[in-house]
Amino acid sequence: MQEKYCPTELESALQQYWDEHQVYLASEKPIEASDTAKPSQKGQKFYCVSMLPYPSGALHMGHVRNYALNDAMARQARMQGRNVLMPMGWDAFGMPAENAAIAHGVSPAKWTYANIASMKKQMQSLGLAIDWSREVATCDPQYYKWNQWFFLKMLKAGIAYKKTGEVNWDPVDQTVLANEQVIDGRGWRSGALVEKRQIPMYYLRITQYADALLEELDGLGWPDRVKAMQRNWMGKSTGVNVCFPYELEGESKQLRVFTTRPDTLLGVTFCAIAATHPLATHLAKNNPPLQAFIETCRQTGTAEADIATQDKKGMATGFCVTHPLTGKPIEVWVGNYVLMHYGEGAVMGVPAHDERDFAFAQKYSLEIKPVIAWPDSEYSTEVWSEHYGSQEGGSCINSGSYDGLSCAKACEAITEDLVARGLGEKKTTWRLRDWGISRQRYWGTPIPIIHCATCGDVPVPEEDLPVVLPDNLMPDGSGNPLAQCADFIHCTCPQCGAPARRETDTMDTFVDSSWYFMRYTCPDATQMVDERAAYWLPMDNYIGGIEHAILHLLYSRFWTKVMHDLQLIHITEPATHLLTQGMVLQDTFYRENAQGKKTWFNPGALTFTRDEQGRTIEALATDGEPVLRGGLEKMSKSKNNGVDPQSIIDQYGADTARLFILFTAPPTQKLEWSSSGVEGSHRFLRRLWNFAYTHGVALKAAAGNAAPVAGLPEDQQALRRDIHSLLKQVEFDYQRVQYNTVVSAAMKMLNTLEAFQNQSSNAKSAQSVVREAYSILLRVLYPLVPHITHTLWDALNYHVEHATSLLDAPWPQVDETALVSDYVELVLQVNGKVRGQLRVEKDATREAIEKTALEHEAFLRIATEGPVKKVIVVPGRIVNIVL
Ligand code: ANZ
Ligand code: ZN
Repeated sequence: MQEKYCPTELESALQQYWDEHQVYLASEKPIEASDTAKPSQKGQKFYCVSMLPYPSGALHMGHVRNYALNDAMARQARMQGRNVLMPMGWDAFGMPAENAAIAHGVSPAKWTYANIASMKKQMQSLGLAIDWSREVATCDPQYYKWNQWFFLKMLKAGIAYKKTGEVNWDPVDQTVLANEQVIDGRGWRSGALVEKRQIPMYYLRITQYADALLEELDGLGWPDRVKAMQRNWMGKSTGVNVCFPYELEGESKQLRVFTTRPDTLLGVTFCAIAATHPLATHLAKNNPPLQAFIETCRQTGTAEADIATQDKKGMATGFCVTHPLTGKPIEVWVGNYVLMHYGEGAVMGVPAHDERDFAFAQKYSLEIKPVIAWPDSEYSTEVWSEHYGSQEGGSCINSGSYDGLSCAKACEAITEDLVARGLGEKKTTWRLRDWGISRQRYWGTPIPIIHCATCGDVPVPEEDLPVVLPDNLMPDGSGNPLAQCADFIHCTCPQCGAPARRETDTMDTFVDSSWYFMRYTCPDATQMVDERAAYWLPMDNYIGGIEHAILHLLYSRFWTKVMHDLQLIHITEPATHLLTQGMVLQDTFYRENAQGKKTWFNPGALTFTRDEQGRTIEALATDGEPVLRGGLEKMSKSKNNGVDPQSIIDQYGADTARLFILFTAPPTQKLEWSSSGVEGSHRFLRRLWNFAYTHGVALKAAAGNAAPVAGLPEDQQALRRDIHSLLKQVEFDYQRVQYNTVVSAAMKMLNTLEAFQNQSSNAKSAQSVVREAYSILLRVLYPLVPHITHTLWDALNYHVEHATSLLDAPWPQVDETALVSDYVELVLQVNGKVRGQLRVEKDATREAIEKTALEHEAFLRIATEGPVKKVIVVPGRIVNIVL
């Protein structure tokens, strides 16, 4: 064994060995009856997946964190005897590839595949237990063929459909823009004011699954925060549609509004409708100012997220509807805070009890009429604003026969009365909208539809799939190059054989990521998924960032349910457990010029002066001048505070990078990067190595001697007790995925071992105990730092003793008998004051305990202060010597 720990050589040699022996190749195995015993779930499959990366070109620390967590989980599960699959793939379609093409003139396909190659190499240098035979790239026709196939299935089942939808249109670049390409209402490239356009697009009926998506959240082992975000996004809301009758051009009609608060109906002082509401359009016909107002509203649009905060704007129409209960006229306004696509596109304005209505009423001096009162508070806007949105403790006032009813009771009573008069009905509303999947872009899955002048929209026949995306086109920012590609567009109609045109829209990339984790199970299947999917699914753990808490996870849950209903898979949820890893943060540093423009400096290139406590006093750039500190931020290009994982791997090795990341914070918490922390992790690994090097000969010599467990000398017993109680903690920490405390326990193990070796006799029996302890330490650390531990395991011949490399070494078992001690610790007091600790045999007699106490050096030091009056022994706890 080498004296010096050289991670770079050791790691690449080992990775090559793993690779050559295909040690991470997974296969489907039937569970043997003997394997099903809990708690280890021996023999059962364990399928853990990291959210697939976008091939941007290089790994960042967030990736490393995600994969290190997944790897730790996978390796430990394997040691517990589970059949593990950890795959990897590439979310390879999408806009960055098109942007790179525009910026650098390289085709999206070339750019993407080159990036995949370099990122894969980086992943391999991390030593991840990935089964690369199952690699999936979503831009591979063999993958997206099944997007197309399933889209056509959904079309047939009525889950996919075509409808006119609104897109952002850049009039200068003549192209549709994605939302993120619209910056302050202008196109990102042209700077032109973006217009809204109506075009036909394909949608998936996710709303049909809203109830199932909501209900099944409850049973998932997912973070509460993620579940709450999904619930919010779906936004189920139960309320009432209330009708306000009116006469228009001699006809009786009704304005319908959706409200969750019918108890406030008597407090309505106006109604507000969306700018695109049909009534608004009608009333604007002979009202040019209203027409102009509606036009400005239409142009700016209303993002749902801004409703609460945006400046409320409105205009009176001069038109009145009738209050359904009082019969009084209520004026109709057009308001920019009313969404056309929510509820009925109209609201009843209750400014006394709704925050948005209040802001609107204040601005336009509309009446504010309180109809709910809370005990002990006069109506004033300050006091009342505390109750916005709340019904708790409130009861009706100024509401005629409803006065005195609690809000809940009033809701029931008023709803009943409205229903009886035919002016209301109970209604459930969702925020969730159907999923529009058409994108007017090149680098995505072609939508497999052919447009024929005679037959209309014709699905591409199954045997003609995939519709292959030409991979040599060059986007230039002026629109979808597919729409200019004659070879792609021109085709014949599968129904009538006449010349026809291919659809040039591609699918939203969220389609690609909605089911890739199923394809991993059978990447070479000649159908979408085969029976191997039934073996591996659902994912036992899914790991990714919180930024995917809503869309990706909702879409893949939806997709899974549809695949289930179309009888392709047996599961209805993709993952039983979800781990959302925390972000990796680092300090930011900048200089500001006279115009207030900031230049960011990479912390790695700065020189720091620190005080004695290690706090930064000053940071200097390479020009010797100071830079300012901007605070901790997520590592990013824009703040130039990223650390390149490769540089850490090159300098310290993958094990150090992994250990630092897993040790520094619990997996779900933010992780603060620190170069001193990286060095500390590296030092620990060196100590681990040195221990094996220093004691290697003795430890190897002890191999094969079954470690005696009974009748050990006290110091050996203590060593076993310490190691096994730490192991017990480690086991608990592995279960709850708290690798940071696993590392602290491992550090304590090593400290204990070092202390033991320095103090104890080198008796042979002692080395058997040390050998056992060190083997536990190696196994506990292995899932986190596989290279060094794997190497040391072999170097000390544990692989011979256990007849396996660390990959399949049995997970160490806590020896409960080691935890019980033959000794007890008592507190030694003199005149009731604590003076020290006393160690006695567990079944020692009172006389023996007294004797030990009176001979204890802590007592002898002060024994001269007076004669001993008596000795009080509280068994198992205290000895008090009274002078
Ligand atoms: C009167 C009222 C009084 C309301 C009150 C609230 C509080 P959620 O819970 O999110 O479903 N609303 C209805 N349709 C709307 C639309 N198209 N655009 C903007 N706002 C709309 O919200 C339901 C409430 O949002 C409804 O209940 C309505 O205001 C408003 F003290 O009606 B409420
Ligand atoms: Zn045709």
